[in-house]
Amino acid sequence: MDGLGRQLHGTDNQVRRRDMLVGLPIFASSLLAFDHAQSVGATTRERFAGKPKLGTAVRKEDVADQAIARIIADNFSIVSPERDLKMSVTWPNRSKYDFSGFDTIYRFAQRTGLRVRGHTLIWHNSVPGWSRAAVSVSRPQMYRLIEGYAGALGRYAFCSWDVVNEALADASGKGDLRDSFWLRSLGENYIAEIFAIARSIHPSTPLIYNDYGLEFGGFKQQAALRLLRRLVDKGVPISGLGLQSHLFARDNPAFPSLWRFVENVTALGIGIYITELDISSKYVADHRNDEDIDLATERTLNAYLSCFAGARIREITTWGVTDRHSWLNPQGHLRQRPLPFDANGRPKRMWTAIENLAVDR
Ligand code: 9MR
Repeated sequence: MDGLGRQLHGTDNQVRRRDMLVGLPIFASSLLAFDHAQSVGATTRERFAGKPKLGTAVRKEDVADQAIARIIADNFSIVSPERDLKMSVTWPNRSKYDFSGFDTIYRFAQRTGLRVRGHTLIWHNSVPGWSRAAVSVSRPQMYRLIEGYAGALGRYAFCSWDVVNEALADASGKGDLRDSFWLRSLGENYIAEIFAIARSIHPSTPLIYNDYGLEFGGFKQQAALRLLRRLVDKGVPISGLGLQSHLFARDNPAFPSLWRFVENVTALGIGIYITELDISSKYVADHRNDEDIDLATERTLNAYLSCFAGARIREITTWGVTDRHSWLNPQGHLRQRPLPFDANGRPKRMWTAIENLAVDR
């Protein structure tokens, strides 16, 4: 293809990716007007070779929306299942797994050449459907059941896997671990045991401990460090820490203890993953002006990312693509602007801050 052809139609890679998207239905509900001009020239995905890999969360419904699918294919190289790989969805009864929703995402990823995150194996907020019934399962039985379930995930390739999610308590009180169904049924040592199971299923996938609220210092940050140290010292096969990064836009953002935390985590020899990035506008909403909110959001993200200078972030996953699909805007209302693309699929300042990483790092 000559120079002009490239300008008009994009690079061969882009054309190939678009071809792969042909045939996806455009949902009538989709209000996204995708601007083809946006994708002319090297895509973000192409420019990020060798940089942190960019990912985004998707729901099975999203991948059938051609506009969303195209933003993903042009800009990201990883997708993370926002809901569809959680036990509450995939494990309705003891002897039956249902990965149909996740398979929709997985097939989309395969068609478009994207990698997939495993999210998430053990989470207090996502217990299997059957466990809510009054069945009594002994501890060894429960481990066997989890081994079986994790084994069923062996057929998928993950670029990284959130093996244990949100196991830490939010505040000091009765120890560092959250009082949860899993702690009670699997016992104090469950995080180490679950990582060992995950490793036996996926021998070389990066295995991640993932949590929220570690970005702001305080008890939880310290507890995370204690937990990670313990796991690493015991030789537990953990590869990285997932910082969920549900942040809050501020006019004067500061993350005072974060750089030291990042340094301490990196010194343990494990990787850093940003796994669920979004930036709530809750505390700047009184500006009422989208531009002001987006400016505070961009500033917040830049201040946040500056704490990682010197550390290698392996992946940055945003918790959704457009503001319309954020969990912070339930039922489609648009009170918040937490994601890199606006409700019409246009990139915002937050996206520019992410893209600048391709230049800076
Ligand atoms: O954003 C997700 C929301 O759509 C789901 O209803 C919910 C339950 O599956 O999970 C949300 O994602 C959570 C993630 O899995 C773990 N960290 C917090 C996220 C926001 O609640």
